[in-house]
Amino acid sequence: MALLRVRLKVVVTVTVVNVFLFLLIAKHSGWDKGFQDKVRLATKPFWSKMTPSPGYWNLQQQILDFRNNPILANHSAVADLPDWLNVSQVSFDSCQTDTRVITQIKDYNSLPLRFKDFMLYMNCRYYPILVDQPDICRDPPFLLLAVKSQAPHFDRRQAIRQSWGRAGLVANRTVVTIFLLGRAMAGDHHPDLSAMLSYESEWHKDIIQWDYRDSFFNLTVKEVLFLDWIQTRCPGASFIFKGDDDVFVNTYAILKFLAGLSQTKSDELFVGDVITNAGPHRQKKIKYFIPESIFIGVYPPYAGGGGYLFSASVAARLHDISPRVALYPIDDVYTGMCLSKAGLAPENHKGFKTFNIEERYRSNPCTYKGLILVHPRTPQEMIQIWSWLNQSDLNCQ
Ligand SMILES: *[C@@H]1O[C@H](CO)[C@@H](O)[C@H](O)[C@H]1NC(C)=O
Ligand SMILES: *[C@@H]1O[C@H](CO)[C@@H](O)[C@H](O)[C@H]1NC(C)=O
Ligand SMILES: *[C@@H]1O[C@H](CO)[C@@H](O)[C@H](O)[C@H]1NC(C)=O
Ligand SMILES: *[C@@H]1O[C@H](CO)[C@@H](O)[C@H](O)[C@H]1NC(C)=O
Ligand SMILES: CC(=O)N[C@H]1CO[C@H](CO)[C@@H](O)[C@@H]1O
Repeated sequence: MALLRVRLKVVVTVTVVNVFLFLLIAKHSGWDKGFQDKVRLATKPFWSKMTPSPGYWNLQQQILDFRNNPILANHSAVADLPDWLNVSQVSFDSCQTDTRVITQIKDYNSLPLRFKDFMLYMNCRYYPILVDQPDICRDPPFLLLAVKSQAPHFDRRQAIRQSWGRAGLVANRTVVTIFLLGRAMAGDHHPDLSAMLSYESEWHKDIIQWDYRDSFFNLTVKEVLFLDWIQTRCPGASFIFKGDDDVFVNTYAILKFLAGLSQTKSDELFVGDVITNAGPHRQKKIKYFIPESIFIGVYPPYAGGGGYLFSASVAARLHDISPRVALYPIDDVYTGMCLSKAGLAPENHKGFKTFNIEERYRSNPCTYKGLILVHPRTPQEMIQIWSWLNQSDLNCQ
C-alpha cells in the first residue's frame, strides 16, 4: 500500500512539473497567444486545374502524362473528365493518318509541308523492317557503332567501314558497325537505288533498313525503331555510339574513355556535346524552326545528334520510357526529352566537337588524338584522319 502511494506521489509530481514546464515554454514562445493572427492564407491554390496547352505537342504530352499517371490509372473512375483529356478518344500507337490534326492545329494549313507530313503520322512508332542483320550481335560486342545514313550515301558508308567504323577487334575490344536507313522514296525524286543497296547489304551485311520515308523530321522514327532494334537484336552490347555519317569518330579514344570509367558511371553513361537552355527556333527559314502552334517551352538538356555515346542500361531505359514521350520532329531533342522523363541527364564531354574545331587545327594530326568526334568530315577526310591516328610514330605532346 505504502509503495503504491509513493508511486502515485511520484507520478503526480512529474505531471505537475511537466505541465509547469509546458506553460513556461509556451509563454516564452508565444504558443498561448496569436494562433489566429499568425495563420497565413495561401494567395493561390497549391494545385491548379489542368488546362489544355495551345502547343499541339504539349497537349499530346499532357494527355500521355494523364494516361500514364499511376494515381489516375483507372480512367473510368474519373468523372467529369474534360473533353480534351478524354484519353479514350486518342490512340498513341496508331499508324492511321491522323486527320484530326488538320482541325486541331490552328495554323495547320499555313505550316510548311514537312510539318503536315510529321503531324499526320505523329502517333506512328512502328514501321516494318526491310533489311535486318539478325545475327550481327551473336557475339555481343563491347561497342556498337550505329550510323544514321541514307540510301544514296554509299561513299560515306564505305569510308566509315575503311576508317573509324572498321568492325572487329579494335584496341582489343569487339566493335560492330551498322548503318540505319529508311527509304529514299521515288516521290521525293530519288533515283531507284534499291538494287545497289541490296548488293551492298549482301556484301557487307551491316545495313538495317525500315520501310518509312527517310526525311529530317522522320529521324525521330529512326531513333525509336533503333531503340527497339537494340532490345531485340543487340541487347548484349555494352556500349552504343549513335551518330551521323558525316562525322569523324576516334574509335580508339572512345575505347580509352570507356576503359577509364567506374562501374556506376558506365551504367548511367550518356555523353556527347550537350546543349542546355535551348528552345525552339521561331524563324521560319531555319532548319530547326518549330512554330508556337506545335511546341511551347524550353528543351531539356540534350546531346547534339551528330553523335553520342551511351550504355546498354541507358538504352533499355530509353526504350522503356519512349512510349510515354510524344514524338517530336527533332530527333536529338526527342532523345533529351526521353532522358529527362527517365530521370537522367546527358553529360557533356569536350571531346565531342559537333560544331567543328578551329580552322588552323584541322590539318594537324595531333588534334585528333585527343578528340572523340568531329563534325563535319567528308569521306576522304575520314580516311586521311584515320591514317594519321594509325601512325605509330605520331609524336604528339
Ligand atoms: C475502376 O473503376 C471502376 C468503376 O468505378 C470499378 O468498378 C473498378 O473496380 C476500378 N478498378 C480498379 C482496378 O480500381
Ligand atoms: C470519352 O469519349 C468516349 C468516346 O467518344 C465516350 O464514349 C465517353 O463517354 C467519354 N468519357 C468521358 C468521361 O467523357
Ligand atoms: C584482351 O581482352 C581480353 C578479354 O577482354 C583479355 O582477357 C586480355 O587480357 C586482353 N589482352 C590485352 C593484351 O590487353
Ligand atoms: C515519315 O514516314 C512516313 C512513312 O513513310 C510518311 O508517311 C511520313 O510522311 C513521313 N514523315 C515525314 C515528316 O517525312
Ligand atoms: C598503330 C596502329 O594502330 N596500327 C594499326 C594500323 O592499321 C593496321 C591495319 O588495320 C593494323 O594492323 C595496325 O595495328
